[in-house]
Amino acid sequence: MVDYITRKQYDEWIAHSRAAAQLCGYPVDDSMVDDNTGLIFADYDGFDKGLWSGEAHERFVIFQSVNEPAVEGMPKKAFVGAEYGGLCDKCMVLYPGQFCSVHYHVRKTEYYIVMGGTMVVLYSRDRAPGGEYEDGTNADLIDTHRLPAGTPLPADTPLPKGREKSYDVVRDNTVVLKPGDPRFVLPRKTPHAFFCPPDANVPTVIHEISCYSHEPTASGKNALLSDWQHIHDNVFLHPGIAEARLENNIKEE
Ligand code: RUU
Ligand code: CO
Repeated sequence: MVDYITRKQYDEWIAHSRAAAQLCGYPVDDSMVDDNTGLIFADYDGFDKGLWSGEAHERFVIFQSVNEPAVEGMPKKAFVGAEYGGLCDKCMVLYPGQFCSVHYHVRKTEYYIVMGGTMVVLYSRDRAPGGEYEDGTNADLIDTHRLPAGTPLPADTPLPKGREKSYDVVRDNTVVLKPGDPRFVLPRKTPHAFFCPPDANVPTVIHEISCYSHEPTASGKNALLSDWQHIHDNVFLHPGIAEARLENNIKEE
């Protein structure tokens, strides 16, 4: 099992993804590119097959242009709920067969504008079980509506090897999104995943707009936000993935 990507493979992947994002009109600048721009969620033997093998595996690219807590000018007493708000704007790029792993966010609601290619979204209509993230107690959630039913994922769709089980909660509901389609809003606590179809001939380029992204790599700007430093809002359904987000093993040659 290969647990690294070579520097050449990584840099090529990011350069191709950046070209696709920019051609679709998303403004990527150098400050949005580093060794965490590509997200690799699993050991994978096929990096040497390039970006067009169509093989199902979990990796994709995020170019993030805005991650704004949006607390400036807010009454101090509102800060307690502000971690559920904020603004984030990013572009995600997936080549054929590439998946975003099944996950949910306790705080973040997100929606997608497909800028290029086809995005297959898998989602659950039920909120993730369990209560508040920090203490495990059950909270009383605002619960006004369910997501509409989607189409079941065809049984023969190849899923990332060794990760098939984690897709069970989202495989009953899928929606296929293309440029110009209505926005698909995924409320917080909704398990979701997405992929670029294995037979696609263009990558999937997605503009994602959401609440603030509490990721382990995001740093607080001032004392107020240091209260958020410990928050990691991406909960992955396959055990052990969250840590992998922080550690791309890039082998220098
Ligand atoms: C997409 O669903 C996403 O939430 C990105 O914004 C990353 O945070 C991980 O998955
Ligand atoms: Co998400």
